[in-house]
Amino acid sequence: MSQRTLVLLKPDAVRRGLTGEIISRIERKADWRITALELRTLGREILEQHYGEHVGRPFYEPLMEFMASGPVVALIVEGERVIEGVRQLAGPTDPIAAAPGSIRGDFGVIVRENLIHASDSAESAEREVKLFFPGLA
Ligand code: RTP
Ligand code: MG
Repeated sequence: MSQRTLVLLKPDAVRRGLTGEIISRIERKADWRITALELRTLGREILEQHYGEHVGRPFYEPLMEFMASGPVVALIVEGERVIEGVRQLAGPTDPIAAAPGSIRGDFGVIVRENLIHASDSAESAEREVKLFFPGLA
């Protein structure tokens, strides 16, 4: 089933010059295509909406600060089973638990600075595409 998902290459990925490598892994999957792409520094308001489910958790404020610490690359990716597929390419949240071969497993160490966000369900994808690319919703 063709889907679309919202991907963010987090500020650590941009700072470390890993955006090309990560985008390339996504682009090479059969059938998937990038249909929107933007370099952008995120403000508090959009971050609060994006990570609203985590309000009150101990990692919330440091996460907000990190996500606003530099530009991110926001993308919409479309294609067959892309929601589950990009989550799989990314690997689990903790990069040390993520297998080598996954984006987080290959490049990450710190839980917060785990390089990539990808929508975790069809409902999240719809909400997040609307939030980041309102013109394309
Ligand atoms: P994301 O939402 O960014 O795609 O990541 P995720 O689903 O794998 O993980 P989630 O539980 O939604 O957490 C959101 C982001 O918060 C940071 N985090 N830090 N204990 C910690 O320090 C901690 N836990 C989570 C990570 O950047 C995580 O991706
Ligand atoms: Mg999440």
